[in-house]
Amino acid sequence: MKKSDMTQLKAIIFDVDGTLAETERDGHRVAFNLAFSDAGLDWNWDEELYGQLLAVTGGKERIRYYLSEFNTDFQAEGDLTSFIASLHAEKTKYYVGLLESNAIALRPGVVRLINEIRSSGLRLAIATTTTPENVTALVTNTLGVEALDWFECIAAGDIVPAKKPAADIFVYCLEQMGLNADECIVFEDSANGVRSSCGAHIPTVVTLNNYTKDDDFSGAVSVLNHLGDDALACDVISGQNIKGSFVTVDDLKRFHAQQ
Ligand code: XBP
Ligand code: MG
Repeated sequence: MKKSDMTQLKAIIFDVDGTLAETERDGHRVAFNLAFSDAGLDWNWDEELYGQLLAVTGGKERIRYYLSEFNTDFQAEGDLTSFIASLHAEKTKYYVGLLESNAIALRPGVVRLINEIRSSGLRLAIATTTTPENVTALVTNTLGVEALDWFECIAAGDIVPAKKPAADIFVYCLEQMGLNADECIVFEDSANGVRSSCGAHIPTVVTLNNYTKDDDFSGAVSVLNHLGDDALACDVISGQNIKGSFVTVDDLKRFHAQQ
């Protein structure tokens, strides 16, 4: 019996940073630097260094990684964990402010596919390492405040102790939705994301970006440059092909049936 005869595709789970929008270089990175300068630190995360720092997901974890690998002489006054936590809280304020004043656009095809998913009756969710306020700010400033209700579960940030590449955030999301891994498809953009979603055994489609184009996407069902739109065809880089020039719900159902 084919998988499609046994298990139906029921939900699509989106990663946020790098997948829904290119938030890293012009959003998170800028917000980190503003928070550093505000705190009187002379740290500057340029685009290249930030690419290296993306090896570690989660902002607090990324600051700790920076200090342990790239700025080993720095001595925090007092407890390092609280120092990082308050620096990161400032970074979150800056990030939300940046999105409110100058919203970062969603990637090509994201709005179209989300609308198609909603009309098809499939369920929607988000699983991300970023802080919940950041998801709210991105969704509200791009899709509108009502769009927060389109996502049945927004699994984000410290809700699980172990961030991606650990599978925990996707396992949590499945539990919240009462779904099995083989009833879903995930969209991710990075190797850490794919390790996480594949670790939870959920078939995963990748839309890569500049920071992740050389990542190892082993285990992904299909790797594309973006989702594509009517006026902007996407390219399949490896894995399963799509029928037309952009990713549709029918493609996702076909990917799912072939797992
Ligand atoms: C995204 C991240 C996030 C952001 C920062 O990873 O690593 O940590 O860079 O967000 P993914 P916070 O897309 O794989 O979920 O500073 O709020 O942690
Ligand atoms: Mg991502």
